[in-house]
Amino acid sequence: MNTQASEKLYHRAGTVLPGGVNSPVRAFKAVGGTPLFIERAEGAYLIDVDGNRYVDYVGSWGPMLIGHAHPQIINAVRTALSKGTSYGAPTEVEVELAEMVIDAVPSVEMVRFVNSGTEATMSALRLARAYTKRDKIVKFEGCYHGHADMLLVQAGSGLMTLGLPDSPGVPDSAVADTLVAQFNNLDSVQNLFEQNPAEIAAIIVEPIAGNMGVVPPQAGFLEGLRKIAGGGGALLVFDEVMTGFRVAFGGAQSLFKVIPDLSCLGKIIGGGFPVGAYGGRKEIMELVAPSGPVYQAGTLSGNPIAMTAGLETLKILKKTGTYDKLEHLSEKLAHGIRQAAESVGLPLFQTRVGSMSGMFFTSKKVVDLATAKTSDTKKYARFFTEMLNRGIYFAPSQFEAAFVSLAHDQEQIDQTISAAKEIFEIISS
Ligand code: KE4
Repeated sequence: MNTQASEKLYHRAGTVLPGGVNSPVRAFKAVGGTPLFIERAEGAYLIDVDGNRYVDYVGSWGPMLIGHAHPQIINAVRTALSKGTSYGAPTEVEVELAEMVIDAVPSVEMVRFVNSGTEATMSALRLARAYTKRDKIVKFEGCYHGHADMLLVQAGSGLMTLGLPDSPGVPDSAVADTLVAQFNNLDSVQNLFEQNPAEIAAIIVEPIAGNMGVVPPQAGFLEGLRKIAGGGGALLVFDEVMTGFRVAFGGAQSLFKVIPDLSCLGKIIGGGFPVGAYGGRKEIMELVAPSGPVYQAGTLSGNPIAMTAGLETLKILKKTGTYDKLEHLSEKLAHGIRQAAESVGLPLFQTRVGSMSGMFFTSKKVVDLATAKTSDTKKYARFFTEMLNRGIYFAPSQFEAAFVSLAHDQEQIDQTISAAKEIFEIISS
């Protein structure tokens, strides 16, 4: 692969952007090599500045569930752009998108749009603390909820990728009320509630962890959290920034039939534009300013262009058969990769919920951070690089997710499976 233009741009970017990127996981630090600078994207493909085409399984880290440059989105955004880009005032389109989110997501009766998943989780926890009049929060090691100070404790995603358990610059005072439990371990949560009676405002969890690689909830885990939170006077907050509209139109909560008190959304609901959201029962949400005293604001919240892209995306996803198609393609991919690993005796633990999947080069069963970390990250780096050389772009980190989109088809799945067969031969030897 000729990547000279990317290399040149990476060098130039490094003089003006920290690490040459605007988000750490993009820097290929865990897999080596030069981050690819993207010129454009269409359907299931990325095209880099050297003209190389890649089947894209990153999908901008989740948002591009319907594929890149979908004509329906482009046309709707083009029309919206002709009317201006931001007003800092209410618009009909943000009401339409809110109505669609409320109709789709079981826990949401009222919603507030923000500009990122980080803002969504940060605001949801402020609201939970106000509603319960308590300060402590419970999160899970390996889960990532954006980079708000109180949540940068044993977090996943880029922090795991870069081996940074926490971050300098976060004062002890900011995390003094953050308690950490183990994913899929209800006792670890119950113990925290017993050690901190009547002090915990919320449990925040990715209902399907996607930032330590993909780790689904074991049977009873989410139901157990629902029970512990309810019994302990705390709110249950589902961070569905990644899973919302990804694993089902109503998110993980509709798939697993466990209804949280608050839900955080992002990624897909912006159709590729900066959007986040938090929502829940009206009696909680009406505490948010200006209807209530809990302050949260944003210059570009509900931006009409972003709302337009999100609304058109959800209209496409709402169509019958969407999630069946995603399931069919994703199962084919997972099956092919599993067969490829088995044919060479390569230890590989696969995880998948719908069109988000993970693979761990370990013989262990991955159920939490500790078992996720038994994965051979050097093997993953080799897998990533060999795939890239074959025109297939997986996440440049073991501790992320692979995403299939509606734009992927059998041809790309077959291409990926045959590449996996070749690569597994190489890395298993
Ligand atoms: P943003 O602030 O990046 O929009 O959302 C933060 C966030 C919150 N909750 C979950 C479950 C998330 O996965 C994320 C962000 N995900 C990462 C990748 N897994 C975004 C990629 C990046 O950091 O560049």
